[in-house]
Amino acid sequence: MKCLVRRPSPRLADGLLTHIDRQPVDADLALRQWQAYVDALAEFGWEPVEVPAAPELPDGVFVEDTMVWWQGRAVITRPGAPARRDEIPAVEQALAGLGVPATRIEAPGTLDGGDVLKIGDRFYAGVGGRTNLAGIQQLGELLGVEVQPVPVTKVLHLKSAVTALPDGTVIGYPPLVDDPGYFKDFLAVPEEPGSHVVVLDDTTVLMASSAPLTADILRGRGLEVVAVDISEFEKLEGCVTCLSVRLR
Ligand code: CIR
Repeated sequence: MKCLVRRPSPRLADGLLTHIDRQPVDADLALRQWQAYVDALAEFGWEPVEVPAAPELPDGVFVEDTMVWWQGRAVITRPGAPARRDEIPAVEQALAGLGVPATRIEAPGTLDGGDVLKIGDRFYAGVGGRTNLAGIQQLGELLGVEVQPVPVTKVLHLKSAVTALPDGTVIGYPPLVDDPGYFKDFLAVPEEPGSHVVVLDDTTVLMASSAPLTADILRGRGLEVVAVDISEFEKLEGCVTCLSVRLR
């Protein structure tokens, strides 16, 4: 199976920030961390497809925000931050190159892929930050699915607050989750980056190495945890989910 990724820009340090203060970013270290992340995906059978690099787009590496994948097709997003909309054309071309049918979110809708959480065939979308209700409605219509809006005010995206384990349990760090009551099975974790997992297969998740306590909790639930250091992306409010889109 394939996954979309996009090489980090040497200008990563200029990326957008909403909830945290700017810190110095080491662009060379970021590139090495990105390569290790991509290698980890590849090791578990996710063949990386690179969207052509865009050195002039500091947030381009956060490719998750540009599309939503569902059952062999894609919805191209209209990012809530206008500064990120130039990331879209190359993603659209990459999908066309793969033969993936794609439709688009149109104005006045806005939607960031980081706000869309799929659990089985249930869709949740964060609203209150980059994504608006018009974008959520369009997503539902384009995919023929029901999408549950979920308030997100404390972090950038819904998937900065919560993600789902392979068994569908939703994990999150309570101080940053607006309302865990939206989710049937919610597991509180003790670290903010512990809220973010990429499901590599039915028994394995990829996480940031900045959440060792959560990694132990997940191992205790019988999961294998692959940990990668993504410190330079965390400084730009990125997490493991936002660096790829798995075309599953
Ligand atoms: C932004 O503010 O758009 C970027 N600096 C970070 C985007 C992270 N994306 C994600 O969590 N899905």
